[in-house]
This record gives sequence, C-alpha cells and structure tokens, in this order.
Amino acid sequence: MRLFIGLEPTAEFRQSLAELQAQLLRAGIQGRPLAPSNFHLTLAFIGQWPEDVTAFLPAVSRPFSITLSQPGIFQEAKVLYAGVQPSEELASLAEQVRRNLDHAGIPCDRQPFCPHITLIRKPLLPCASVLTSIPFSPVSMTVREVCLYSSVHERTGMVYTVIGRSGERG
Ligand code: 3AM
Repeated sequence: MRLFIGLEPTAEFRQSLAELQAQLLRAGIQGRPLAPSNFHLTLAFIGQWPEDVTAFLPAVSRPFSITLSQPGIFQEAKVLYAGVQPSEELASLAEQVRRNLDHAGIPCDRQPFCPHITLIRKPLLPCASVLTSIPFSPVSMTVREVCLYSSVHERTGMVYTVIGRSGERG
C-alpha cells in the first residue's frame, strides 16, 4: 500500500477549495487540476508500507481551526496549492504524527512541514502576477481527527482514499 497521513476537508471547506480552484482555472492557469474528492492536507508521507497504521494516528484531543491563506506554488514539486495559515496546533499535530511513526519504526518523509492543499499539478501561469490577483476568502474548518490515506494509481490518475481515522482506533 502507498500511504500518507493527512487531514480530510469538511464538505464546506472542500467546496471553498473547489471554488478557488475554478477561479484559478478561469484566470487562465493551465495544468492538471486535482479532483475535489482528492483534496487533502498532508501531515506525513509514508509511501509503500505493508500494514495498516491507523493504530498510530494521534487523537485530536482539542479540536482547532485551520484557515486558508494565499495560494502559492512549489516550483520544484510543480504544484499550485491553497495555502493554510501556519499555527501552533497544526504544527504540533504534524510533529506528533511523525513522532508516532518514528516510535513505531515506520519511515516517513522528513521534509519540513509546510501546510498546503494541492489544487493543480504542473501549473502553467499566464503571467507571474496572476496568483496575487485572485481574491480568496480565508475560510476555516475545524480539525477533529487525523486520517490515514491510501494513494492508488488508477487509469484516470491518482485516487486518495481515507482508510482509517484517529477516532476509529480500537
Ligand atoms: O499533499 P501534496 O499533494 O502536496 O506530492 C504528494 C502529495 O503531496 C506527496 O504526498 C502527497 C500524497 O501523495 N508525496 C508523494 N511522494 C512523496 C515523497 N516521496 C511525497 N511527499 C514526500 N516524499
């Protein structure tokens, strides 16, 4: 299984992300838009691993909010994303996820945590200023749980599916 751990957008948050994505496309940005059903915020990328790791997802003891910020681009990864405002709670949740994996001997990517939600892969911009010209709303959602995702390469592209939740740990 190809696995990663992340946050699943609520229906409302997903809708706002889809609207932002549509605005970016209308502004002339080309590329490969993610299907809104695939939107997620990655906390830790595991990659190939033979077992379900739901048991190691940290519980969210105190729900907290995350809020969108300006869209941006990771040039190297060729990704256009919706920014997510950094916060103490979010950073410590990502750290807790990575620590749990370390303790369980499960390897994960150790790139610094930079909260974002990918909207368009391989973006081509009509001009450099297009991103700052998009009006975006700083919508929020409440984080209540951490999700384990599987990533499957299907004929139509990648499909990310929640296969475990921190609330479901036995
Ligand atoms: O959350 P985003 O969309 O930025 O790019 C992949 C995607 O990131 C990333 O994990 C998320 C779910 O697939 N990813 C894929 N391979 C990776 C790797 N080897 C990776 N992240 C780090 N290391």
